[in-house]
Amino acid sequence: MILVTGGAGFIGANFVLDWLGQTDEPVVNLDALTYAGNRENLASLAGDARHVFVHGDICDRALLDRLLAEHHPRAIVHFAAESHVDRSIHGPAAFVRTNVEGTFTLLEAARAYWSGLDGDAKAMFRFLHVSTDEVYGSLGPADPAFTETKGFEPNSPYSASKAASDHLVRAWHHTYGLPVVTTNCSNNYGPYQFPEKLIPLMIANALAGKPLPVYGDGQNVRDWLYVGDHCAAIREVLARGRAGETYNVGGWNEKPNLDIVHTVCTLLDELRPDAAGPHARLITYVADRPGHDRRYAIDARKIEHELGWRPVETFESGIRKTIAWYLEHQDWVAHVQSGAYREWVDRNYGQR
Ligand code: NAD
Ligand code: TDX
Repeated sequence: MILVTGGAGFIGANFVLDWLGQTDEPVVNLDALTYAGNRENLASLAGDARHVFVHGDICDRALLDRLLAEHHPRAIVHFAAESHVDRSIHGPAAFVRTNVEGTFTLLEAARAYWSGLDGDAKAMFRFLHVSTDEVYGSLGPADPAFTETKGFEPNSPYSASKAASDHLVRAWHHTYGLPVVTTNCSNNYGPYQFPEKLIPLMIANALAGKPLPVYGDGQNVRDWLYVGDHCAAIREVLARGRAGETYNVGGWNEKPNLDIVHTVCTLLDELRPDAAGPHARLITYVADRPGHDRRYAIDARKIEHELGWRPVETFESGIRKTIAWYLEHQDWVAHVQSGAYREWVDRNYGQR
């Protein structure tokens, strides 16, 4: 049994589906079902006794203690977070609460539980903290990619809150001996990603004939990794990662945002030739994100050499799969874009 937090969100849901496709080891999935959490993502697991869904908050210590005592997991895989940089600029409080206080609460519950284990169960226990490359800050065009020893220079409320959580996880290992591992991953894309993030927003807007908002000059660079490859990396780190270590996870796939948007448009031109003109006509330059990091790049040599993990998808294969998934799941997009999400977008951006 493993305990997953945030397993109704984008990466967490992909991980749970992937995990239960690979093994029969059950999963307890704790998720607060914020705007970003969606039980529809897990619909294919309905009636599957290997998946126990718990609607709850990682800040709820009593609930965490109860779940750990009841299910006795051998590991915790911690995805739950507020994850969107733009939202963190508009409302940082939720990021400090979930990402910092929530991770702290989970660490304390894990420490109490782990202290009560003995023998192999204690030695083999793992707290796997899923984090981001954004904690390392922004790179210039000629700077080397982030290694695990790069100092933290977070620039957004989101990345600052994730950096704080990474520091707490590190300290719980050094001070209390909790067997933690941290992964710092680059930008993910793939099925079930909420259409507030660049790639699914561009796909959803292009299909709806709406403007494709490119921030600033569109030349900010991100390193893109297909979500299935990230899930495989997490499985490897959980199985064989050394306690107390961090592992950078990335696709060696740096691209400026404008290239990404053009790729999405070109593929949609091919797959939806009936649209009114090329999709790139919808590209609209808008005001830049405040404090917008210019470039991220991950040096993934440690996980490759130590654990033998490598991404399977190229960007070309991964983006095709992703667009095909969104074309087949337009009901999912319409559903998640309604309700609380719609109200927030209208309030902060006007009609988009
Ligand atoms: P997401 O926003 O899609 O999902 C987050 C999930 O956490 C949701 O299901 C939400 O309901 C849940 N959640 C939020 N607050 C909670 C709380 N207080 N208690 C319990 N559950 C709560 O995020 P994602 O993109 O899937 O990211 C997952 C993790 O991976 C995050 O920790 C993020 O920082 C990290 N990460 C994401 C990326 C990326 O490109 N998306 C890259 C690197 C690292
Ligand atoms: O409408 C947009 N227009 C645009 O130009 C949006 C939503 C984004 N952008 C730009 C901003 C970024 O340079 O595209 C790039 C990617 O933006 P996001 O999808 O918001 O991702 P990013 O800010 O890079 O952060 C993501 O990767 C690291 C995730 O949201 C984080 O959770 C993860 O840690």
